[in-house]
Amino acid sequence: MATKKTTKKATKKTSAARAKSKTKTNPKSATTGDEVGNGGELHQRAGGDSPPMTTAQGGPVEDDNNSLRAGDRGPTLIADHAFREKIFHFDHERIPERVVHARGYGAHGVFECHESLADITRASVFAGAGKKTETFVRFSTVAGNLGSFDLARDVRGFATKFYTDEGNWDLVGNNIPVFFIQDAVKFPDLVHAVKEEPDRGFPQAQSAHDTFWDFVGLMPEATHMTLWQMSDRAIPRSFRMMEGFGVHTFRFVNAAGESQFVKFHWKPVLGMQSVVWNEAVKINGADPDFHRRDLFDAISAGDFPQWELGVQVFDDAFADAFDFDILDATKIVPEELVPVRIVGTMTLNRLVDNVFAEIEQVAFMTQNVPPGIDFTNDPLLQGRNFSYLDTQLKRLGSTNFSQLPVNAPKCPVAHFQRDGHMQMSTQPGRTAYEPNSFTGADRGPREVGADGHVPFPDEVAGSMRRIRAESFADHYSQARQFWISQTPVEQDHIVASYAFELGKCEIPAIRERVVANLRNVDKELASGIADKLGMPLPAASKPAAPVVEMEPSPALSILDNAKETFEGRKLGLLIGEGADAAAVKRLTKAVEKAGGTVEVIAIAVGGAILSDGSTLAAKQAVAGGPSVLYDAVAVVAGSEGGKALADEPPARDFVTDAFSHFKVIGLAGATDPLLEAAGLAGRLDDACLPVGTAKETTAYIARIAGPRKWDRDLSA
Ligand code: HDD
Repeated sequence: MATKKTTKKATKKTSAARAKSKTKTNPKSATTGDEVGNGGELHQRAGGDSPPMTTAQGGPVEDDNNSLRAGDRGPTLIADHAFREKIFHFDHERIPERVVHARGYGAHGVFECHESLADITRASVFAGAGKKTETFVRFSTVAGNLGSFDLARDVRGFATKFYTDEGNWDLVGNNIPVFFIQDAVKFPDLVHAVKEEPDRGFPQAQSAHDTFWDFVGLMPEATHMTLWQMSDRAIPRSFRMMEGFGVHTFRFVNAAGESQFVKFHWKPVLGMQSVVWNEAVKINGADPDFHRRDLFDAISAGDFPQWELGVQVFDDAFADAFDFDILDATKIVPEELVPVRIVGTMTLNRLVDNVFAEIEQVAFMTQNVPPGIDFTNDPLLQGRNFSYLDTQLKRLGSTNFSQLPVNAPKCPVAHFQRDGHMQMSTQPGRTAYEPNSFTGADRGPREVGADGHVPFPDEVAGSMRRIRAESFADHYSQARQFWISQTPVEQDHIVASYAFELGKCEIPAIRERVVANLRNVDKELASGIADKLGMPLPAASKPAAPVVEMEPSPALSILDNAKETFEGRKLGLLIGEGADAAAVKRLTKAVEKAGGTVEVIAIAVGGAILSDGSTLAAKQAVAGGPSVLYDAVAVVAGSEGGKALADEPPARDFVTDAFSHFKVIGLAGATDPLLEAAGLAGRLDDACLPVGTAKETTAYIARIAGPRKWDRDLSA
């Protein structure tokens, strides 16, 4: 009895609510063409530019806001096929994310060849000057999941699909020219070590934990790559400002069947730039999509990023004489030994229309090479050639993934592969086998012999064994070369990041093993890390091969190769009430003339009233626009009123962070109260410049094109 009563009461209450809402929100009562939906929002009925909504079967949809029910408050009916179809599709929206490189962003582009390479390769992409080939590029981080943040310390994927007229060429590279392991059989172990630890599900998107460094310490071949990974290469400022590498040694083969070895390099036209670690950590909170937004914004604004494609070409004689095995992906061929010859330029000039359809469904496969490009016996590459096809079936669910628009070659495709899930092509003809004696359309395609991809007839000999060649044994010489090629600032960053990462390892023996290995690279490096970890310097581990002293390779430093430019970079301009309108205008124009962009920041996003009475709207309120999002900053306060900025904690962080991240800071108006409140009074240096006058602005623009103020004194 009691239950009945309660139910009745509740029913009564809901009835009242329903009666009230009926007049307010029942879409059926509106007859104006605009319908008011459940949330009280306006929903447009078809009309104007809107096409009529249909089901996936093309049936017109009567009502997309209310499922079909029996009675006003009755159960939803299974007869509502439109509802069922909608939910069915939604339930299946996700596909497995990539096991590595899950988080990525991409764009379409075009590659233009500078000169014919016909003497060394018959690949049609390199047929002659001006030859254009469409491309699609996907950049990625490796370890993090799809929803992780962009500024993880990590290797960046740099995968390029060239839609050549002899089939797709996928150059599936990274922004680091070496790899952690020499043999693909260790790839699952490497990935399991770096991903979240399986018993706890963290840490996400980072290598700073026990299992990764445990693996690295036990696999000294990873040492060289970790030096790159601990360098600023692993925290790039932008995808547009990082190099790319094919990593492996490939082959070029010309029309006469002659072959030479080749390594591929992408060189960013904007030059290389990285952020500092503390900045990276804060960017991840302020804008986890920092890199994808950067690419989106640049291409949207018509600032199309470009990379030059370079090749290092060498023959058997060089390979035989080289100190290292060219089949070992943990080694580079120093640019000073084999110069990088620039052979073309890629421009990314078109954003995707749909992130899932293109960036998520793009399927790169190292085994996609056109005639003129071939593989070597690099055991990592050989394993990759097996892995990538397999993974696409798992991810995309059908053997017909190559028919998806982003994957489909742009040259004619003809074969006898048939059917399968999601077959999109209505393949004509009576035969689906070869040989056949039919003629015309029924006959189908035929092999093309020497016009096809003819594998280079490499001699293969030897007994079948599971063995690592002796020539792969030197794990430290090139790691040392990388270390001695860095500027002191870069070396400091490397020491600090090893110490940070190893400091996150809970097991002391893991730290010790890694530092013991690093002693074989450089004693200063190892002792710097040990000091920062507060541990005694362990004895060096025993290297498998003697460490060879090499010349430094200047090409390996970011800072030594930085371009003097502000092109493609962003200034954060913090304005206060009454800011000098002329100074703001002049600065903005000058930055834009230098090829950069300006983002205005104020206490509130509504902006500030400038000295001439005009209101300048801000793109960011300072709480949402910290200085970590910008390459350089300027503060233009009013002639009075600097106090308002000083009272704002995010405005204080804006300048202290810019200062401690070694950024160039422009100052105009009454900035003293802010600097004082931020603890910077009396600490300004020659990279804190006035921007009040035209002359000052010119000097400031010249300075922001240069390096950060790396020798800034950060002691209080
Ligand atoms: Fe890999 C994805 C780059 C070694 C197996 N890899 C993947 C992507 C890049 C690389 C850029 C993302 C492609 C995209 O954006 O869709 N991988 C490399 C480089 C390597 C390397 C430069 C060493 C030189 N990879 C490697 C090995 C194996 C794999 C040794 C397995 C034996 N890689 C895969 C994969 C992925 C992949 C599991 C995940 C998603 C995918 O392929 O499409 O198959």
